[in-house]
Amino acid sequence: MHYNLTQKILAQHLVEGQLKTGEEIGIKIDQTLTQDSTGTMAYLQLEAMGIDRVKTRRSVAYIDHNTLQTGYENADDHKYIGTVAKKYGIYFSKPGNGICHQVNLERFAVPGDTLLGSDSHTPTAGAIGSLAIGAGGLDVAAAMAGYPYYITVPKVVNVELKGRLQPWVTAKDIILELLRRLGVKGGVGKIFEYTGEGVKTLSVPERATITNMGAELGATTSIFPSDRITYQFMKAQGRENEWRELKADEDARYDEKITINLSELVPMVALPHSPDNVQPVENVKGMKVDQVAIGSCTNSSYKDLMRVGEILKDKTVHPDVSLVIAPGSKQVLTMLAENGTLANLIAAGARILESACGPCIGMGQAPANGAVSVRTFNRNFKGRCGTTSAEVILASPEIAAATALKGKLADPRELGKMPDIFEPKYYKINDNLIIPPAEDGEKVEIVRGPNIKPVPLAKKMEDVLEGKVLLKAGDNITTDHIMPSTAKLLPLRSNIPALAEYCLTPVDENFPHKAKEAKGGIIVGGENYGQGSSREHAALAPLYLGIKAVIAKSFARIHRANLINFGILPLTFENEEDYNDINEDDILFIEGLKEGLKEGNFTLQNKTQNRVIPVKCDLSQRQLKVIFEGGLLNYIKKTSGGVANA
Ligand code: MIC
Ligand code: SF4
Repeated sequence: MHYNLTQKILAQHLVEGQLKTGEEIGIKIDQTLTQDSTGTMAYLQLEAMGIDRVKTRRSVAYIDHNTLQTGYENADDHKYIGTVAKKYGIYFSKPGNGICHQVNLERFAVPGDTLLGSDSHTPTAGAIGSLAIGAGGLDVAAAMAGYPYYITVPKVVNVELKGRLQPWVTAKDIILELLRRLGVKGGVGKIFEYTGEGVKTLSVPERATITNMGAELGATTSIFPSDRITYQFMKAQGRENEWRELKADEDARYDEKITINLSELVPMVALPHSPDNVQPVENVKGMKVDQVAIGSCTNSSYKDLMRVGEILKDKTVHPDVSLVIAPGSKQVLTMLAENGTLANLIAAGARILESACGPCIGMGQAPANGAVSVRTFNRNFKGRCGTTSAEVILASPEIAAATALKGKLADPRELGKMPDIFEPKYYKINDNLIIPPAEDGEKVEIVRGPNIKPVPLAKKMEDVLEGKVLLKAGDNITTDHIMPSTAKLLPLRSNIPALAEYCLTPVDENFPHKAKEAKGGIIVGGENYGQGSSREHAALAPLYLGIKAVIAKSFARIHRANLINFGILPLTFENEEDYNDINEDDILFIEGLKEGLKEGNFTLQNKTQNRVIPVKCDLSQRQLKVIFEGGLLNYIKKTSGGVANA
């Protein structure tokens, strides 16, 4: 008996394989979540799997990303998802109900459950003790259809929290400290499990800020034990009957250990353009700020916004600052409205947005040209806010509120005594925006708008691959580079042919044109290629443009899985220096591909430079079959008789 919590939950859900680090296992998924910008694709794929009703215990479809509705596209997608949900046995969280991860924590997440979500911040539910993993929409659809979710058993890192946070230092600073120490790829292939006396000092929403932003480490997920604090939170949500205690054994074994002394932390920020560019705010304060945005799945809980309300009470936002606030959920917004905090925020000059992702994904509130925007969000990749020249700084709500008053990046410790905010004994429960599915879905008709186009599918893999290098990219290319998402492009999430016109344009604006002209080809990347979101559009658009392989120094977990799911080869260099031996426009050639893939390593020829380059591709037996078949949907069709084109 020396199991850590991760091992316990994985063991309870194991349906295939052996629980050994580095091995591929299949686990049973209890719950799923989708959101609207990944949801249409996920549900088109679910429809293609030919089932009548989802096999999961609880599946929820949220509308929270694409809520601007500048044309009919978003609203059509909402209708499509709503009707699919009704038909297939899925709860439907209507627009206005809040951001998926916040609502999921409040109303659905259960300790000890596995949750698979088509959003990279699904691990937020780890705050409640759920093993929650982000994945591409196709993997989530497969889980809804009753297939196991396949994952390489990650290393488990024990993060021991000691001591207690000082006033004005917050949960955001704990995760920023980890990002400062480990960087944006420091968590790849790892699960972060929190223990130690410091855990008891953190409420569930505070824990959620940490598990949420664990995604920025590249981690598979993050998890807290389920303890008395979890019980109180679930009781306050009227869900104590779903609580159970969960913790690691006293002598649990871990692959790695990190200790953080909470008492020593200071308020911190992540400077442009990466969440790991972390500095104590004290070192960088005084910078002129144009916009402050408070919200997102990281920091928009009741407690976060109550603290902001107290800081802004009876004061006025600096004349040069635009302050926008998007409360995380209808529950949070209702409670702020009822206790008068909303009035204080409005009086101080805040612009109140609906409970949705909003500016976090560039859905409105793009900053001015060259502006500095301080945001309580989790990602500050260049251009993600909708303005390429803007500089986004990530910070706690406390730093954001202090900054909004001062007009300059501010250290909240200068505000004097920190207002005490306590978790409410009871949260306001009103689930009237959560529509339950039909008892009998058979008669429900699915409504499909004209912008919803079929999911592209790859062909069976051939034994010879030849292609031109269409792009040679550097390190840390994000999915926001590969398939940018702004207010202009998000309405096209259901329309891959239209979306593909913007594929990789932040790196090379000619990329789609080049790819079409060459009738497809190969992409070369540096380290951590595809970090960030779970959007499978970052694989679907390249597939549509004829990309056959991506060769990189290393890949982010979800993006690599998405490439395999859509039949694109994710190759890595045997020797990283060989990256230097490939240039844009070189012609690369591989023969004997199938045999090479079975062995895991083979060579590719750079015909242009007359060089031979050894490459690797570690695929499990299952992944091999998937990639040979041209992707997971084709494979499911072949093995189950489902209809594989939506
Ligand atoms: C994000 O934060 O980047 C998103 C938008 O929530 C994505 C999902 C998407 O691209 O639709 C994510 O994190 O997976
Ligand atoms: Fe929404 Fe932003 Fe959270 Fe993604 S990170 S789910 S866009 S709030």
